[in-house]
Amino acid sequence: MARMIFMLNGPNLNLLGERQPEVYGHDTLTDIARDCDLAAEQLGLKLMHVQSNHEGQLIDWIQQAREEAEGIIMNPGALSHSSIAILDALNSFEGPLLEVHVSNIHKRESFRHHSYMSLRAEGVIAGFGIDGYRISVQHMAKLLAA
Ligand code: CA2
Repeated sequence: MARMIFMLNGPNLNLLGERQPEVYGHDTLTDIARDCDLAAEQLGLKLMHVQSNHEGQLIDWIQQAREEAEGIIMNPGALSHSSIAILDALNSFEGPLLEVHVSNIHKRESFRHHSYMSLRAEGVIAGFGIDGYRISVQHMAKLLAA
């Protein structure tokens, strides 16, 4: 049976592909889901894709993952830089955790350079565009196999 991974996207990522293509590219969350599902299927993983603009909803999904998922791949959006509550929730999850950013947060404003989630994540990928999601799926499979 395929191993369940939650892929969580935070605030404003529903706008991917619609605005600021110079920063975030032209692909949408639907494109990302399609690309990642193809990779996941070959690796024996099943992805649950969800996006919310609400911190509490993201925390509810992280708590749900404790019961239902073996790993989490997450782009918390701007909440990466501000949310201790998301870090606390992630600290209660026991499986591997990978952090994805579409843009290179270290090449941008200094307030984006720090991520609370990085204190917990096994790995962080930033600036690879939407490829970062697929690469994180591939790496998640390796972590689970190890
Ligand atoms: O690079 C990333 O993936 C970010 O997590 C995206 C966040 C940003 O606050 C982080 O610092 C880095 C922003 C979410 C996307 O916002 C959009 C706004 C307009 C159009 C498209 C996306």
